[in-house]
Amino acid sequence: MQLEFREIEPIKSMNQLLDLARLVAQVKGPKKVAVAAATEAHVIEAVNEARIEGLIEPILFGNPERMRKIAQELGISVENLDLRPARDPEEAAELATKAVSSGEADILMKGLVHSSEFLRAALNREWGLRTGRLLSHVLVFEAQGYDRLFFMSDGAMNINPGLKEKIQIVENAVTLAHALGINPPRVALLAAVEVVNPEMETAVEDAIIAKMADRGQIKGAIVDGPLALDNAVSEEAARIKGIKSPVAGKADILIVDNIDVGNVFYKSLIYFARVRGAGIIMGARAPLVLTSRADPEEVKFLSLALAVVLAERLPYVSA
Ligand code: COD
Repeated sequence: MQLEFREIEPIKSMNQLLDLARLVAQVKGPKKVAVAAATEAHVIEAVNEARIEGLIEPILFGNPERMRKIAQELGISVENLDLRPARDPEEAAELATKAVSSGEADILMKGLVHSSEFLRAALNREWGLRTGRLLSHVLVFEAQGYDRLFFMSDGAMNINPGLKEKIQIVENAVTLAHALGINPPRVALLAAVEVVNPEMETAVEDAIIAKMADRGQIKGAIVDGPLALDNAVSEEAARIKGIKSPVAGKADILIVDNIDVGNVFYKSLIYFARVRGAGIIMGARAPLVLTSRADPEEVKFLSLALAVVLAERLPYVSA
């Protein structure tokens, strides 16, 4: 199997994603991951599992004593871990970000540090990982009863995006879908309704974005909205409601209006439905693994696998 951008079949499950990450690591070697504040058991467990699989070589920034203690409690040999001291989570975020911006590491991962602190480090003008594009978070899910992976954005970074930001959120999610061989992805701009209600500002924005896509202003995707969640992912719901749309019933990408909707959506899937998910920040100079501090170990492991694939398949510019 070739790794070149255009040559992969669409990735349809987390197991296929893992296989692709293993192939990338086999052919190109493990990716270096700088972890900001690796003082948390799920993080060390996930990073160690990915290391044993040969996917990554971790560099762990944080309080060395605490990292050592957690590793020992998990039965992980500390000799295999590259531990780098940092006074507090803020310094750990700075040092880990610098490891990536200097080219020492390929991927940045969030540990036990607040998302906003971690993201501010990534956005730092001097030593951060900005590209001039909007950075946005995308989650990838595999859910029973849906015949493919689906993507959701943005439930973790952009708090209340306006029209311009929402367009870039769509584009970042489309770039991720392309990197996983899904081309063109179908993008549903989610709202509470599937008609354009002038009272609903974000539904009006959705209609604008859909029209922009029709006119070729957003490329590489089939975009429609506003669509309610049921008719975005269920052909039956779309049929019952009489919706004629190339996206209805088969959306690959779901775009939500703000961080609250996205965050509740994502955590409902993880906690109530136990779906397998992976999260990544797109638009930066490298893949950024951003999961919630309390996310299960599997979410962190799958996110690392996703980052390994992206580090190989996207044209990231090193320092
Ligand atoms: N992409 C690119 N540049 C950005 C972005 C972005 N998404 N956000 C801000 N910037 C740039 C701005 O253009 C500006 O130059 C600078 O960064 C500061 O902008 P502010 O003042 O609007 O941003 P901050 O530093 O106050 O906040 C940015 C955060 C990303 C920290 C903020 O949006 C945030 O806290 N997001 C929520 C994170 C979170 O708590 N997630 C929880 C779920 S895990």
